[in-house]
Amino acid sequence: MSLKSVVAAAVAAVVFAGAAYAEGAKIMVHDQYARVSAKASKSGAAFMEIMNMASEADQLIAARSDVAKRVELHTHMESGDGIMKMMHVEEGFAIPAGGMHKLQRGGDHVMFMGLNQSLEHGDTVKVTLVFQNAGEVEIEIPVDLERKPAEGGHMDHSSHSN
Ligand SMILES: [Cu+2]
Repeated sequence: MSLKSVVAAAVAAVVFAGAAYAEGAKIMVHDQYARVSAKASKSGAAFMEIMNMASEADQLIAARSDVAKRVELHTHMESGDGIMKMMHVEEGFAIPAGGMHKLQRGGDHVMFMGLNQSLEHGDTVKVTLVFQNAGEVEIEIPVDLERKPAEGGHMDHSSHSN
């Protein structure tokens, strides 16, 4: 290979890598954490902010993980008598173009059913999110058992009395 073709190949690689990066960065996940409500729980849940950088709306249609026998997309709905119930959302969650969808306590979440291992504070759970357009996005979710609900993500020093 001549020096000239090496340089050309390097430029091509950079251009390709740039395109691949833009492709891969259509979905960004922030502030993710997983928790169990009690030690030795058979189920757990994960919460996060999902950003869709694409110019088209996307849909989170499934999630997979080795950590549990089943992983489902759930939400909480008021059942009419003031009691919040968890429901499996078959169609998943829409993420608007250029927008964000928040999975949070008391709302939409990724549910781990039939945990294969106990989730200890500081553990990391590997989860594959499956999007209609963006395809599979693998993320690592830290287990955070100390996180308080609905703190607004970065408002750890708010006036809540916890
Ligand atoms: Cu659930």
